[in-house]
Amino acid sequence: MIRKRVLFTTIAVGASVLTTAAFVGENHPHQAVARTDFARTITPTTPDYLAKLPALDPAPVKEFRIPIKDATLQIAPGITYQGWTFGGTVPGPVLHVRQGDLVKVTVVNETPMPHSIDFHAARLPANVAYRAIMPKDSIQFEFTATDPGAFLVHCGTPPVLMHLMQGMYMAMIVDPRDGWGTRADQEFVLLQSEFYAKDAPGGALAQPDYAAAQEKEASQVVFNGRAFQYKDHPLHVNVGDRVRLFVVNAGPSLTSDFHIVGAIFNRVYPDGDPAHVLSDVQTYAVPAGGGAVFETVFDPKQSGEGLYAFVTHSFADAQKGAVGLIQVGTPKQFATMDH
Ligand SMILES: [Cu+2]
Repeated sequence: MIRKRVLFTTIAVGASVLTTAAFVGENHPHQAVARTDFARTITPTTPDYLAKLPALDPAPVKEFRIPIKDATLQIAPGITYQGWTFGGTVPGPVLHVRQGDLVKVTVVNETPMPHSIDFHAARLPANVAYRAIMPKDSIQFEFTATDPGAFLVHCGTPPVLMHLMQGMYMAMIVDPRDGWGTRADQEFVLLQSEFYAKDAPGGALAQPDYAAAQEKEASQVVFNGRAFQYKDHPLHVNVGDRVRLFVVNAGPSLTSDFHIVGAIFNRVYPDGDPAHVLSDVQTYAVPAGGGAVFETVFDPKQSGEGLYAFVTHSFADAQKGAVGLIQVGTPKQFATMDH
């Protein structure tokens, strides 16, 4: 009886964020369902894109409704751009599930052009699940998240290069069934991507430059959609914290040579799979379309109170915006740090 009541509460809480009867498909009467409608649950992007990993709902069935929307983005200080998005932000929202969860997806195309969705976390026939979603149409499918990791989700409509340069990507984090083996005090998701935009005079929208995209000549390389945002608004952690960073690289074309200045990664999990663990790593490359999980400890005797830049160590790209700061504790020098 008590079990039933607990279960009912979970469902009721989950259902409160459900807007419509947009979800169909089989029922799982004995399993709690967590429903998230990303038309309502919108990731904050001001003053900076919220990098904190969203909490993991314990329900073993996760339903996500993802609207595809056009949106005006700020891709760098003073530079706006008309993007194509999942959920109205670039990157789109983070999907957080546990290994073994049943993931049910509804994607609704609210734009005037065909798009699609491709989950790197799924093992599915691509021609069925990843087909074109026409304007005003939607698609539904489900898969079991069998593989733990930090995965890319993106639009796969040709030319994929164009749909990616426009912002159609997000991260999906699949926690290992038995956890990561260590307790993290802070968890952040950093999605690297690049824009190919021609500046327009007088504050007008920057224009897409597909020729530059074909030559890999990025105008901005960014973490979580905006150049230098975490340089201006550092990620805050405490002295002694073990920090876990889920780094996903959406590209479309550049590699992320991920590094933290002043720290060494105690562990790196290539692909985000604990079975792939590496120890004591300075820099680890995340390919376009890949992900990895990084852990470091801001030990008071070593990398203690202070400021630590996280970068792609490919510095032509870092200088275009792929640099941010982790502020450990409350260092005095922060007041005089040159931005
Ligand atoms: Cu698209």
